[in-house]
Amino acid sequence: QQASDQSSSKPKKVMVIGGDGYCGWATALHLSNKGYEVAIVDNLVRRLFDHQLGLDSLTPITSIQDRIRRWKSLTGKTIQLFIGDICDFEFLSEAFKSFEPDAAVHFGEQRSAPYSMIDRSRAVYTQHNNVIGTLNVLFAIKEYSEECHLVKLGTMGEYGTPNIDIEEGFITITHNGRTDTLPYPKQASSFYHLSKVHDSHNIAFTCKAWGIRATDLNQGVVYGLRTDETAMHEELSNRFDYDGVFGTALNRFCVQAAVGHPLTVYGKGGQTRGYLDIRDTVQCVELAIANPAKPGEFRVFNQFTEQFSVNELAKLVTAAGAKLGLDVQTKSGPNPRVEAEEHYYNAKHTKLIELGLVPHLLSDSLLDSLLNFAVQYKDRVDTAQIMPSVSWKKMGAKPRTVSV
Ligand code: NAD
Ligand code: USQ
Repeated sequence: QQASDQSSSKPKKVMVIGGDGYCGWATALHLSNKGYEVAIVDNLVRRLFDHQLGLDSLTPITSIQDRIRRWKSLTGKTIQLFIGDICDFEFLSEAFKSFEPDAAVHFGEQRSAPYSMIDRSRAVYTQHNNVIGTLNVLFAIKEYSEECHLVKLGTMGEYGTPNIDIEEGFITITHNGRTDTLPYPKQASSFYHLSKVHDSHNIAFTCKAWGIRATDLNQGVVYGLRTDETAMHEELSNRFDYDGVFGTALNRFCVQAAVGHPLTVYGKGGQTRGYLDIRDTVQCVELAIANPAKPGEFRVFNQFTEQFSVNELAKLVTAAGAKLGLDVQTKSGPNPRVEAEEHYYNAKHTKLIELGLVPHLLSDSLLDSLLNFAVQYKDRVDTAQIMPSVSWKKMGAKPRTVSV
């Protein structure tokens, strides 16, 4: 589906909050390419976290201004830019009044579980930034763009790892002879994941109370680097985190394999999660926008394509590495997190497929190309950033410096 499919002949306007980040940048370009009118809202705080913790993306990334200029010069398409903090309601109001979005895709949160578990101030920052930012977006929609569809990035981590199948948002329960369909129980396992639970509750409430239309995308762990658009020029390149704070499982393992670092499986390695290719992130968001929720409707989609345990990922990367002549070792270490390491996991994920998602499943060729990127940029890897440095049990109120 494209913008031109919509009943209105004018291109749909999409505000991409967090559009300078990993998922947001790829999505902003994808939507712009598909004919949507796009505005990015971002306060660039993610770049600041990197400076503060002494981290850097594996891939060099240019400034947001250069990224947008390069996109314009390559495609003739304009992306508007609003630099500011969505926790500042005055700023957000001006952005809404000026752009008048038909849809707001909200990626703009502190998204690292380890970051939220560094110390008290990072835990408080994460919940304040995420919960208040989302509340402000809800108020901005109510005040200035009542018809605007909120597409909010949630997380599969809201559900935790229950010993029953995970449904898409809601579960029908019969209790003492009566039956109801209720929000699926939430058992998040970091202050970050909990912030998403709080967001979901606030969004569900405002759909009911004010008639907001919203889609909560409970996304799994994203992997991959390139999308059609970010591959068009090196100045459009996306960020790729491999460090112990912002790097996620499969992306980290590819970089570890490239530099000869043993794969960091935490604990027993049976931790199973839903995963998806970043090319599917952009596809899913486009599908949600093209098929909006109805006024007052709170929809939940589980946004992932395949489930893997950490041990399975380590095996896949070891085999893909061997084909490229890399001798990949795995070293299981103590788990810095508090989480189940052997558990049942079966999560439904049919709603996006029903809307037309054609998944890019994890393939040998994708693993090859990810490993090749990692090898290409391996001189940029700071190996001191690879081991996990944040402990769920040891965190405390005292401010902590993380980098070594
Ligand atoms: P990211 O850190 O790369 O990008 C987030 C962006 O939001 C950054 O550019 C940051 O500067 C911006 N931002 C944060 N707080 C803001 C604020 N108050 N005002 C304005 N801008 C703000 O993260 P990502 O990996 O692109 O994740 C995007 C979203 O998707 C997050 O909500 C995350 O929870 C969710 N998600 C990510 C993954 C993943 O594997 N990366 C998986 C599931 C869900
Ligand atoms: N893990 C390892 N070794 C590593 C890194 C991670 O064993 O080197 C394990 C973790 O202990 C965990 C699993 O792999 O059990 C996933 O960890 P992760 O760091 O890849 O992902 P997570 O912390 O859950 O967070 C990421 C994103 C977050 C998003 C979430 C989706 O950073 O924004 O919400 O994935 S989900 O996992 O479905 O909740």
